[in-house]
Amino acid sequence: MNTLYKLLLTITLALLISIFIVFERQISPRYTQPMKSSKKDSTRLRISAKEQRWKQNELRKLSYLIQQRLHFLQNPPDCRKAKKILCTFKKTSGFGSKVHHLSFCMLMAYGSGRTLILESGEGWAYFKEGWDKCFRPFSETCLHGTGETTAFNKWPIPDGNESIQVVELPLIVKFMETNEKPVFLPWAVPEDISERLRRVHSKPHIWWIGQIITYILKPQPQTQSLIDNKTTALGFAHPIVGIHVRRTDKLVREATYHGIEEYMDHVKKYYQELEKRKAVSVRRVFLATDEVGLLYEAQNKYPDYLFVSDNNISQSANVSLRRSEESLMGIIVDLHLLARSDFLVCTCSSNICRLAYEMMQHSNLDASKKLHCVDRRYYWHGENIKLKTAKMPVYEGAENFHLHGV
Ligand SMILES: Nc1nc2c(ncn2[C@@H]2O[C@H](COP(=O)(O)OP(=O)(O)O)[C@@H](O)[C@H]2O)c(=O)[nH]1
Ligand SMILES: [Mg+2]
Repeated sequence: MNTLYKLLLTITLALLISIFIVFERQISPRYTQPMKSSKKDSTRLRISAKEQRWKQNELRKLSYLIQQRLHFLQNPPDCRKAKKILCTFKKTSGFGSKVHHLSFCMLMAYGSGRTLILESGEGWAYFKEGWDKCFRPFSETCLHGTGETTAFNKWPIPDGNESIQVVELPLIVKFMETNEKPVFLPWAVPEDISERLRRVHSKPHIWWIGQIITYILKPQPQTQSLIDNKTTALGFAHPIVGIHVRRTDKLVREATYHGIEEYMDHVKKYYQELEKRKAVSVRRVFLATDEVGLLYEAQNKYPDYLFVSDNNISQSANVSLRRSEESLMGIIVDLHLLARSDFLVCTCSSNICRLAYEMMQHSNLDASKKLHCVDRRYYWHGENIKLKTAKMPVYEGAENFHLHGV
């Protein structure tokens, strides 16, 4: 009896203990929380990866649509009858400032529904063949500024431009002086895509300028080969932070001196954050500069970093050599490598810095946070930060164009 009693007591106790354990596992945070949160985490990760893919896809579609529209605008059915905007490089200075002037011309063309014609001869001092030797022309069918009618005028004109077939554009400063800047210039983006764009990009106007720059800067095959060869020869690889240090003539009136330390502080911060997430075997820095001695200074001061840079290119950026083919090729290579870097540190007072950032937007990701300006904030010369959208032509029929390599 006694033994039976003891046995029953042991079984009851064992049962009670196992019920308690099962119960405790179900309600105790020690067990339940990690199970629940890891499930939650993986669900969250899955959703954010899916959302990321969707955003990327949406940006790719929007980009394709805008490139189609620009192609449509630039290849009118009858070039002789098309309304045109004529753009030249008169009074423009360095390469960055020339491309920014072209971005203004292309935005004016898109906003007013006119085909942009570039006459690059005057003001293009690098070589006599002009823009088309390095970059693809803006049109396959319409490259001449002459029209069926003789009407020709300079913009802006008092009674509007509607009846004028060919309008020549001055520099944007002229519009700023007279306060007649059209509302469709940045930060305005085309109204018909603005909502879609806002859903997938945190700075739509930067994406929009990036699209215009992408259309403008299409390297000719030989330019592309040069960029590719230099990229390989320099050992450009990821991860890499691009820094652009603008010195020489820029410091006379337009900008102030910034030591290499100011740039490198931000490079260091970038790598410290990155190393929290993954192992980084080499801290690589792509250095573009017009200051010849800077590469040696940087290598001496920062032996733990690997500097990727071409001192011959910096030499060719010397003020007295800038108007040469070699110098132009040098800045084109530098710009492409700055734009391909994972993060960019530079002075936004420089057209080169801002242009590299705009070129970065070519990717189908929101690249708006990949920049740290050492001096002033990013801006587009002539911008109106209050206007976020504007009515612009929608270019019906443009979606029927099939584009190659976009
Ligand atoms: N290769 C090379 N050239 C540069 C660099 N920085 C400036 N330059 C030269 O300086 C010119 C400056 O151009 P610009 O558009 O006036 O830009 P900003 O003066 O810096 O606003 C470029 O066209 C190049 O000739 C650089 O990092 N690399
Ligand atoms: Mg300049």
